[in-house]
Amino acid sequence: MSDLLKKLRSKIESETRISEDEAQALFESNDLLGIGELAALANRNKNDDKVFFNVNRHINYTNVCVNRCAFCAFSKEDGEKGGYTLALKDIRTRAMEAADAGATEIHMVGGLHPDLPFEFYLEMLEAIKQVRPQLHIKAFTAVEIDYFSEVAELSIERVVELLKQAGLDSMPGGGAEILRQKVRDRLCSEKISGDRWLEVTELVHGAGLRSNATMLFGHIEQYSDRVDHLRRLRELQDRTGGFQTFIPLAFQPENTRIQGATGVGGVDALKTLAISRLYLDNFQHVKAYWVMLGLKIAQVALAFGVNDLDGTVVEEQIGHDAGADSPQALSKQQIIEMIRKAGRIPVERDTLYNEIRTY
Ligand code: V47
Ligand code: SF4
Repeated sequence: MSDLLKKLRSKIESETRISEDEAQALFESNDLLGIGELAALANRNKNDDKVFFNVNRHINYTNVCVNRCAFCAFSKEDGEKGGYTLALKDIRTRAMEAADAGATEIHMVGGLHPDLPFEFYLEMLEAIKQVRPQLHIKAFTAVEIDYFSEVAELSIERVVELLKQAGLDSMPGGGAEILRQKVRDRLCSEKISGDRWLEVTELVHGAGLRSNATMLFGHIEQYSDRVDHLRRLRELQDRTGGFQTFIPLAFQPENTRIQGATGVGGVDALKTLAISRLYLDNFQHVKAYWVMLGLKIAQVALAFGVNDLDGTVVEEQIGHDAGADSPQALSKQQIIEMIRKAGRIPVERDTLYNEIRTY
C-alpha cells in the first residue's frame, strides 16, 4: 500500500477529513483497488451493508431550452423539430401510472422554456398532487428555480415558497455540472454560474427542502476542476446540512457539441465515485446512477463506496439522447438482484431515505 493510502486509511479510521491535495493525488493515482477498498470502508462506517434504491418515475416536462449547453443532446430550440412540452393531462397520466406501479417519487425536470408562465410550473405540481397526493415530488434544479424567479419577477425565497405550497417536496441535484467558471464558460456559457447554483441551493435548503448534488464529469475538465467542485459542495454542506446524496454523472458524448470526447471509462467512473465518498465525509449517500454508468459499472461501484442505486426511472431522455446504452427502466426485482449479487442488503427507501422495506 502506498504511503498516501496508509495515511488516508488512518484518516478514515479516525474520521479525519482528507484535503484537496490528497483528493488530487488520489485522482492521479493508478491504485484503483486501494482507493476502492478505502472508499468501501468509509461507506461501511456510515451505512453498513445496506444499499438503497427507490421506485420512481422521471418526467421531463419540456425539452425546449434557451440555454443550449454544449454537452446536452436533450434540448431543442423553440420551434425546432422534436421539441415538445407535455400537457397537464400527460403529467397527470404519468403520475397515476407511476403511483399505481408502486412509485413513491416523481423526479421532474425540464429545459428553460422561453414562453411558459410561472403558473404552469405550479399547475404541474398541483396536478400531480391532485391525482396521487402520496407521491413525493422531487423537481426543478437550482437552474430552473433561478429561471422561474426571473420569469415571475419574484425572489428565490418567494418562488420556493409558492412551489412548496403547490406540492414541491425536494430538489434534485442537476445543473451543477462543473462549478468552476472557466469550465462552464466552454461547457454551458448561458447557464447560471457555479456560485449562483450554490447560492440558490443554499436558499432552498434554508426554506427547509432537502436536495442532491451532481457533478458531470469526463468531458473537458481536469482533475483539479473535480476537486474544486467537491470542495465547494463540502463547504456548503458544512453550512446547511441540506444535501442528501452526491451523484457523479458520467458524461455521454453522442449528439453533443463536445469535440473529441469519447465517454467515461470504467476506471475513471469507479475512481471518481470512490474519491467522492472519501472526500465528501459530510454526505451520507453516494449514488451510482445506472442510466449514465451502465448496469455493470453501477453494480461494481457498490464495492467502491457507493450505497445507492437510484430507482426504476421508467422513462429517461437526457442520457439516452446522448447515447447512453443502459435500459430505459429497471424493475424493482432487477435492482434487488443487482444488489444481492454484490453481497449487499437491498433496502427500498423513500426520497428522504426513510426505509420502506428490506429485501
Ligand atoms: O443537470 C446532461 C446531466 C443532469 C448529459 O438528484 C448529462 O437524484 C451525461 O441531475 N451526459 C440531469 N449527463 C440528471 C440529474 C439527476 C439524475 C438522476 C438523479 C438525480 C437526483 C439527478 O444530467 C443535468 C446534466 O448535468 N446531463 N447532458 C450528458 N450528455
Ligand atoms: Fe437546457 Fe439543462 Fe440541457 Fe442545459 S442541460 S441545455 S439547461 S436542458
